[in-house]
Amino acid sequence: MDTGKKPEWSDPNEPGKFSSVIRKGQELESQATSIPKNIRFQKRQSIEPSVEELFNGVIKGDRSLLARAITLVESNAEHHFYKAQELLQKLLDKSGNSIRIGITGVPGAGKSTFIEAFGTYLCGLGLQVAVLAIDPSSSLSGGSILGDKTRMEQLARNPRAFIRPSPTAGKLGGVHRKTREAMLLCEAAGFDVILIETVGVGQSEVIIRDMVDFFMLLVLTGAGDELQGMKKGIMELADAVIVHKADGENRGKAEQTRKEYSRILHFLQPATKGWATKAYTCSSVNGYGISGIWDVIKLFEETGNMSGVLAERRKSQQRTWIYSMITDQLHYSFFHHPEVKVMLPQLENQVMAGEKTAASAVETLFSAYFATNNKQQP
Ligand SMILES: Nc1nc2c(ncn2[C@@H]2O[C@H](COP(=O)(O)OP(=O)(O)OP(=O)(O)O)[C@@H](O)[C@H]2O)c(=O)[nH]1
Ligand SMILES: [Mg+2]
Repeated sequence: MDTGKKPEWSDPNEPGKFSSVIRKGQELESQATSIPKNIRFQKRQSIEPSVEELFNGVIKGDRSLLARAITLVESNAEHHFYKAQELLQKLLDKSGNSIRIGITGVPGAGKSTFIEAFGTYLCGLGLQVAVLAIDPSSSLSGGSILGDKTRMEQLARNPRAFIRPSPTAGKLGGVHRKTREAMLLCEAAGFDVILIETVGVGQSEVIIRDMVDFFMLLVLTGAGDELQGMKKGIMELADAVIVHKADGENRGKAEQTRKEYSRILHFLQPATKGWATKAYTCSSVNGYGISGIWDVIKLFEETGNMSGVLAERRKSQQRTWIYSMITDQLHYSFFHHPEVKVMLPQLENQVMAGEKTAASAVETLFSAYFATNNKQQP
């Protein structure tokens, strides 16, 4: 059928092969519409709320403005960084009134399911619960693997709960600055309990330990080998070890595993002065042990407040925060320096080929960095 119409493009050597048939559009007379000439289409502008609007929204506990404030804190744009800092500064004295709880454990230990059960229980007590996540791998992959609201379906629907998946890393501080600041925003919004989930793969436990009051490690049963191989260091960071999935046939085994952990904990240095870290069992599927864990945390808070250990911990966490931000920013600024970026792979090759010492390669890189970096913003 030749309608006289031509495709937009076809291969000159094989005309017709890639062409498509173009037909005239048909319009039913009854439905024919014409757009009045005076109508103008405009791109929808997303209006950024001002610091004042965000401040008022957050302190009123407005969820949507809280979410936007966290987005601002998580932004990698430099002008957002300064705006976010202005907001945080204004909110600083409104934060700090929650109990901050960190939850770690190997992938599949059931952290998200635990948060679903535990968070729902806390909401049932009338508490407001915010859930944040640190995903240590996101700084490598640039994506979030903990965006698993699906594991927290019930909690996500609870009006007393607020769930925020993990941010991705980037300029100006990385994942843990963003999580820490998101935590402050949630506190200013009136949340009583902050739950922070992180995958236990080593380094992230230390980061989260430095952010929370109470830190718990979820472990599984039948993990005798794991127990043997588990780094003493990780257990020494915990204020409670929870043998999880203590349900069905696993209940008895969980009790056994709890005793084994208790024995080991007895010989370890406790994470918090004046607090004996113990092992407990619980199930997030049938709720066994969940309320007991909250009792433990309440007792921890009470004793920590009385002895002043918790206030001391928060103070020293503030100090650690300064240093970790300095390290983050220096790291970022160095590795994103244009000349360093070009020179580094070449120097790396020279060092690997034995043509240059590592020290002289580093010297060259720092000379290039300092030569131009003093013109840049910190
Ligand atoms: N029997 C039983 N299964 C559970 C329990 N809690 C979690 N699970 C199951 O364990 C699996 C892993 O649970 P998640 O909550 O995704 O574990 P996670 O530790 O958050 O995993 P990552 O986020 O990937 O590190 C899921 O299939 C859950 O259904 C429990 O208390 N009892
Ligand atoms: Mg999870």
